[in-house]
Amino acid sequence: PESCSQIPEAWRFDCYPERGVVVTAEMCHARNCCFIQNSQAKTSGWNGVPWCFYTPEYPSYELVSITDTEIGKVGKLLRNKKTYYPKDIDALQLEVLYEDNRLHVKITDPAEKRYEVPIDVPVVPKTASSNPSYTVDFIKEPFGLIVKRTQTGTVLLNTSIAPLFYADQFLQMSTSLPSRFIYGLGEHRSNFLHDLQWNTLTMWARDVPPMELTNLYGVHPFYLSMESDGMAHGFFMLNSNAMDVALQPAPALTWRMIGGILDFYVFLGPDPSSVIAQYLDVVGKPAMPIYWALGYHLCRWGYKSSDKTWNVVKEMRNYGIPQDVQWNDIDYMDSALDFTYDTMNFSTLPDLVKDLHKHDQHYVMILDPGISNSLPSGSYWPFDEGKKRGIFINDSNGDILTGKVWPGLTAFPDFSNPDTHEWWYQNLKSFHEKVPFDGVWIDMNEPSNFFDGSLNGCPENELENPPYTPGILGGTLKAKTVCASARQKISTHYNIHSLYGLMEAKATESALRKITDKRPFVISRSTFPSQGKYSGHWLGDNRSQWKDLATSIPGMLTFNILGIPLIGADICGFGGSTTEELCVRWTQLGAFYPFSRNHNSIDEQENFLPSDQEPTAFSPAARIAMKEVILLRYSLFPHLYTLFHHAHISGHTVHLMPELYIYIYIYIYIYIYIYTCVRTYNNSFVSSGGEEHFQQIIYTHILPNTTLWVSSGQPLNLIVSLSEDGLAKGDLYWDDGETLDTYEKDQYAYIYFTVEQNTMTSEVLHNHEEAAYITVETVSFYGVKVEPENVTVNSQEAAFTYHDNQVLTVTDLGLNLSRNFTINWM
Ligand code: MIG
Repeated sequence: PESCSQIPEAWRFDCYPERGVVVTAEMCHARNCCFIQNSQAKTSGWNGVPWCFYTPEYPSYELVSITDTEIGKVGKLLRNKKTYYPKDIDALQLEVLYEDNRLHVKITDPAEKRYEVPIDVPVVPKTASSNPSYTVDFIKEPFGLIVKRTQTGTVLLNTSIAPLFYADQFLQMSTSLPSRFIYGLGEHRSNFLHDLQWNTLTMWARDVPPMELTNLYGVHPFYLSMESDGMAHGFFMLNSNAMDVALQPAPALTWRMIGGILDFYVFLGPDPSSVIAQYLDVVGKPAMPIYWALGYHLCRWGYKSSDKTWNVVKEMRNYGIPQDVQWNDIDYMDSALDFTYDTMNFSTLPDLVKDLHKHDQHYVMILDPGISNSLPSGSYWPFDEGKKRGIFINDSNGDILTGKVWPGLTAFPDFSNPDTHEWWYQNLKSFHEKVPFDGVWIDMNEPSNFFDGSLNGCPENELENPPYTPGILGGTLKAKTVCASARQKISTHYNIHSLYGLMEAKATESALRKITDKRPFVISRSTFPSQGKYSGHWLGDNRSQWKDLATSIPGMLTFNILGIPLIGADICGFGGSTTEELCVRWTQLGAFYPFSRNHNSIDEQENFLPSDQEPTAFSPAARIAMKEVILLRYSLFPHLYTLFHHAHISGHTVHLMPELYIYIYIYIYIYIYIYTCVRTYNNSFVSSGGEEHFQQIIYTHILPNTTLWVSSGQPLNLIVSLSEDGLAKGDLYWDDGETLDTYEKDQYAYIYFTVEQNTMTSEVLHNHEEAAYITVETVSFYGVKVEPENVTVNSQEAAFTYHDNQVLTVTDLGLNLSRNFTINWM
């Protein structure tokens, strides 16, 4: 029809999103859609203007009733024309919940319970928000919801712009976006700011070295959007099925899921950090890490023996380079078997771990989910016992599914089954009796499988070949993982595939709690919303290249938005060989990652061994540069620890000097900037007269040492960066660093610092004996414009120095952190 050509290109919603097909007019008309071939593009759809798109009259649902409830509204939706996908659900229930600071909408099938994501979300309040900051308009036919911000009238969500689909295996909802500024939607390799120029982001947990335009290890259907007036809102689609999120320049966004229900939240902000906090109110705030998690970590695939590993640790100590944690990759295992170690090459592993502990250092080793199924019966407890207890994933016939990973043929634990958690715990516990590890690295948990599906492939059925397959790498759901139709305790793999890493992290976290009685340290490759409660994450198999250094920065920022602030990338690069220059710069950047780990690969090709990349592997100059910056990280530990505390209790993000990231992000010749920022930090980075970001900040510094255990007992130096008006504020959270739930159990100190009118006040808002062990030794005030004549500490005259660069330093303080004090200058 003529109306087709009146739809501007940017507003064409794809009626034929199937990949790898060239859409013809005939195919398109069979779907009752408009067909206009775009001569600019070779193919239609996911990366260009769709040739086949919905007509304005395209049939959708009708809202046939809507009534008030205590907490919002319930409505009934009906569809009277079929879509082009099988099993439309013609009658739907709409539930709209007016919660404080957020709107929650659920659209379900009232006739039959469908799969819902099994994560804990807050209990719905008993009454509706009395004064919501949004309004919801209901459009009857075709059904749509329009959510507006009350204060400004900005439309945050408008689902009436394209037809709603709700078939058994195809759910689709589009919305306009108020601006082009949209962030989040992990896990993808992309800029921090997503591209809206016909960009489809696919989500389905997948083992693949990060590259653009493909699904990666984790799945996070959450975005943060900046409105044009600077306000912000968020949107969370609580769905774990394979999905596409199609972005287009209108600007608009389309959710396309192949199962589950429509269950979503709009968060009203109005500033970006409130949006993140409101999102984390729903999915859970990140755990408070154990103190040594924030130290420097060294890892490598290919250390080959415990003595080789031990040598690296010893060299680090010899050079006085800080190191809190040594890791081992799969090399430590006997024939790649979980819960074993190679008693030939790693015979000294238990001694190495004890030696680490003696030096206040810690040990983390890898575990993969694949459990070998082919050892003689009676020789491998994890499989024998797991089989007995029925805790493995089954194929659609009910037999244990056989995949292939490092140990050869394997079974996969089904972490959706509570019995699996108990079995996993028992395995960890008995291994811990042999090798007293401190934390666990869980890899390959997409789950990764060297077969597509299983040893026997997968059956042909609706789950393996859904009517629509999102743009998954490999083209099928089973690609490099287990069959979609495999059976797990709570559902089919089809529904819970992307939750595998989350569920394994949950099992590992709770096992570690029981074994160590300390805050668990878990780093997981695959992640899902709420993951931050259980683990951190690293960005996976990057390469030793400058562009990988650069892309780690949006990765870091995005995972903070997603509530997993314990995030890092393999410093110096995983695949390929690093260079001295790259490794130094990367260490200088990585020293500011929330989770700072240097990790390297084994030889990937024959006769190719990536060069060593521990700081000890380079020239003295490089080594010293790395040592300096790691010491700088250690000196900032109290500040970093305090940031994590705020993430844990308030859902804040964790950025050491966010300014550093922003600079690097903007400029292409990036390494010069890292260098400059790091250098100037040591010299005058926090001096006044800088950008607004730098003002009003009090940093707590410690005298760094080679481990955080030793460092954290050292005297504090406070660095105060005064604003133009002579103001500053800062805070410090302090506890024993490892006890579980110290905040929740009141076992912490919290100190608040302020400066105004030439007076600094340190106020202990919550006291604990841990603070009494710490002294404040010096305070440096940057931006003191006139040389003081007199400085007093608690009204007593004190020694000070003053430099023409406007820095006042008060020395030899010896103040007890657990007592209030004031410093005044005149
Ligand atoms: O198939 O354990 O991302 O960090 O070194 C590779 C070996 C398996 C992938 C991880 C990487 C790790 C490697 N693992």
